[in-house]
Amino acid sequence: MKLSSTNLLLTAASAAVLAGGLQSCKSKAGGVSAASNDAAAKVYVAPGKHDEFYNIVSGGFNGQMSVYGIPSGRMFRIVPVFSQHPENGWGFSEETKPMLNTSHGFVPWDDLHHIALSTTKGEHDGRWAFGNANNTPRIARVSLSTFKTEEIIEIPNSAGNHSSPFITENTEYVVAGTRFSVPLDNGNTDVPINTYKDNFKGTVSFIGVDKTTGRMNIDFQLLLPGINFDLARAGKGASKDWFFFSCYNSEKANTLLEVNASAKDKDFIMAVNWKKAQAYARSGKGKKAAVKYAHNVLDEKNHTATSTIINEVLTLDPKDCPDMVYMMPCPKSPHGTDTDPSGEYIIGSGKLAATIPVFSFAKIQQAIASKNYDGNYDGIPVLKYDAVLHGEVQKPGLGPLHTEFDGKGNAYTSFFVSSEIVKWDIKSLKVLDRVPTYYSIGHLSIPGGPTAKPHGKYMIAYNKITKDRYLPTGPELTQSAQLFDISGDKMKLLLDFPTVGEPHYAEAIPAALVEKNSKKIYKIEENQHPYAAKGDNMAKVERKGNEVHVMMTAVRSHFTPDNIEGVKLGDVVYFHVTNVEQDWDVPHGFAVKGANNAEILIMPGETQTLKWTPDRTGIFPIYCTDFCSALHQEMQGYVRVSPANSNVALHFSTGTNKPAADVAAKK
Ligand code: RUQ
Ligand code: CUA
Repeated sequence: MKLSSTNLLLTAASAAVLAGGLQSCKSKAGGVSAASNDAAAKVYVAPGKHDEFYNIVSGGFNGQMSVYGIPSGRMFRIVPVFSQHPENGWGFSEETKPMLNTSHGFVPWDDLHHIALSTTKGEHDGRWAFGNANNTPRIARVSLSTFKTEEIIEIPNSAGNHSSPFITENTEYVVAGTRFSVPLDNGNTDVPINTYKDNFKGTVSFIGVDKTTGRMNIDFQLLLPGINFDLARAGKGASKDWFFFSCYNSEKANTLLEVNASAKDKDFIMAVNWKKAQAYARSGKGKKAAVKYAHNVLDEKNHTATSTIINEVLTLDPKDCPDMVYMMPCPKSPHGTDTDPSGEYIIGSGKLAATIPVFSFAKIQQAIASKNYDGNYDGIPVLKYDAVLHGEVQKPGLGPLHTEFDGKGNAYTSFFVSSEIVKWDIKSLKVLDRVPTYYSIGHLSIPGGPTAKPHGKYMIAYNKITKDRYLPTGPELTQSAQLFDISGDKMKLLLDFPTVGEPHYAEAIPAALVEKNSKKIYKIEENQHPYAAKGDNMAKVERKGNEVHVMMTAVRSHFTPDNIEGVKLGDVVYFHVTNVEQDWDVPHGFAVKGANNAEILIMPGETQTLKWTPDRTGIFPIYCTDFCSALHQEMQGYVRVSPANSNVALHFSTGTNKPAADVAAKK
């Protein structure tokens, strides 16, 4: 989420926050970076050498994930997820369009905020990256072998899927908490907005992940008070059966939230015993609710996605499920909630708070056992703040957002308003070091930072404002990340590097865990696409009513066929292009003049389909868009489109100039 300091100034924040926010913004503009002397050597990855870590970074409003190397900061790829990507035809090809299907129909864009990399026993296992769609609630799963989005599941009874995706220790569940409370899908949703308190509900969904395939399914959903869920983290170690969700707007305001959702001194971190919830769901405590959501899966064998609409979800009401959900008071609209590598400490970051509260899991358990409550919130027991608190970090900075860990007992918290990262000791709560960020940091990431075993060597800041850090490009600037060395006592700035979209959360993982599994080609003999042409001899053109199906091969440096005649105005043409190459890094592209579509980029062994409806008669060039060989420029052809009533026979060829009549006679 994007906070602006002006917005903060309008809130009921304390005078200290107010003055501090103003000053810090002014003094930082034009700030000089203090990169350490040996910075260049530390980030230099020699030509041809590989980086030590992959950094998987959310793209925010570009709806994608991007992949960087750390420590170099070099960007390797944008992986299309929720947004159409003309660069490779994601969401434009017939095979990938179903991936963007939702209960609202085809949605070509979203806002991806958070990355969660799969873990086994609390440590990264290098299998999948999950990402959330904030706008039209969805969760995607990306394979870290193909770097392709393999699955997207929509979340019903949700709006603003921000508290998502966060995962349990063994990737048993991916969670999705709704930022906006809304009337439930199956209720009478046409209600006045000012009936918020009566009609609006919050939900968090637990999405099961299959251990071997990664396939997701919504196991159950908790029905919760109409508050706003912001972020979440699972426990680890002793707390592994628990999940913690930060919530704001416990005031249940439905207008001018910047004032009305900041009225109370404390909001909540909600603690959910997910093991118990799972047991309740299994034992029939849930109720099935009528909803509508899409579940989209990409099949690697036929390179084609299917979209299924599902009409039911299992809901659990805390009223029927005792000891499942508790509220912990947390000062001033908490944003991030993070659990340390041991799982004992849970850190809440109140955006408007002057301290950082650190909760103790052991104390939470004691407070629950002795029913040390401070009343209830809509029937959910509220634990006493002092009873569950390990302590507060005093005067840490202004506008705390997110915390990561180095595995050496230290926490690193990002501060939006004071534009800095503060390092502090988790047990003693003493501030140890602080370093400015340019400018206004949101999330931060330490490789392995959210896991049980962080690699405490680097830290990356993802900043909301770039200003003067790079050559200016008009009003719209690149986004920015900064790399720090955290191997010593003091944090040291090493590098600024630009990022695309708006980076929110990111995770970094040792390259060794991913690199070895990286897929190089799709085996052509395994291609089960119904329109695959697995060799030039299988290439053909077929008419089915007004549909013309071109089963085409691409190989260096020609298409088969490359001359096509007999297409008529009113036809819909499907170019099913199979790249029959079996060499790494030899894609071919395909484009048609005038197509209201993008190109498609076809990987070795893959089939992709471009749909084209000619709008006029004439000759239409086709060509390969990816410079694949010395004769790439020759990789081209023609399609002839004749009037609707013409009698030009369907004809296709490569390398011959047989008259059309010849071929027609053979048929
Ligand atoms: S958010 S800048 Cu959308 Cu993760 Cu905190
Ligand atoms: Cu194939 Cu250029």
